[in-house]
Amino acid sequence: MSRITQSQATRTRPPQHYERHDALLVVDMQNDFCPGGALAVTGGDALVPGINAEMAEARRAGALIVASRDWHPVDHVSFAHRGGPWPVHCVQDTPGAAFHADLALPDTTIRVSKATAFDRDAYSAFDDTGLGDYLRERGIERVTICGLALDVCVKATTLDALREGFTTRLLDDLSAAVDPEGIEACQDTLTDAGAELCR
Ligand code: VGL
Ligand code: ZN
Repeated sequence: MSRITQSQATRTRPPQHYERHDALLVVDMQNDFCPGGALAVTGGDALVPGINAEMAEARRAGALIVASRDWHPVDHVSFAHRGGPWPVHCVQDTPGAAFHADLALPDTTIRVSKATAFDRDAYSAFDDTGLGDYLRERGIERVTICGLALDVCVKATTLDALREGFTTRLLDDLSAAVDPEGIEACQDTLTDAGAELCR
């Protein structure tokens, strides 16, 4: 008799519970961060079905859905040829910067573009976007975060959500890291800062 172990099984947990004062914040689910992309994160595309289920549940509950995207000008300061740490990625209006084709963003999704200045990088969806004030204006009290990459933009976004005063949940099973070896340290940093890990 064969048994399916946890590691072989696809994720089967039910979505989290949402209500009207919640926002689900889906971070940078873009082609360049998925396998085949310029800055591919292993397992990035595999998150899509679970994130779609989470968005469907959030929508049913009347929660706000927000999708951020890394949205760089050509010759952005973070690119290697400008002395930055990353290969060219998520250049505005290119296929690599588009959301993953299977990501089922509802029509009502609030889209947030970040890191749009030539001379400055920004990892957090709250960094210079006005998102914190916008969420407060909409009556949002709690933010639930997932997406790419866990150890870069998801981490920065989660820390900022806490700083902005939101109750903050992290769906770490619906996030994937650039450096899988750093996942545990990253989880510790985020829980120490006050985030609740949901899985
Ligand atoms: C990201 C590296 C460079 C991210 C963005 O979205 O996690 N990572 N720019
Ligand atoms: Zn970037």
